Amino acid sequence: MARAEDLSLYHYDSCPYCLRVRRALSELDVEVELRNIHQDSAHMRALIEARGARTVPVLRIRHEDGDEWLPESADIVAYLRKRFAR
Ligand SMILES: N[C@@H](CCC(=O)N[C@@H](CS)C(=O)NCC(=O)O)C(=O)O
Repeated sequence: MARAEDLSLYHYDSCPYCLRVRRALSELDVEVELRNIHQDSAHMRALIEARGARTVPVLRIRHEDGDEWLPESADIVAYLRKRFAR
């Protein structure tokens, strides 16, 4: 399993759109840091500060010139497939 150190997924367990993303990660055999917004209020605050909303899933992508916050499960899965599909 590959670990993508530049990625964090904001999510929570019972969210079906989050499950869609976690399944894609599992299929692609990629591990990312999971930031559960219901278990850690700091993650919830950071998400709301960056996005202005608490909607998940959101994939945080670290670039050299700053962070990108990618919402929408279908867009996140497309990004992951494009980057990690073998
Ligand atoms: N179109 C979005 C839907 C995301 C969505 O509705 N997430 C729900 C949880 S499953 C949510 O965060 N709702 C709370 C809110 O939007 O404040 C996607 O596919 O990611």
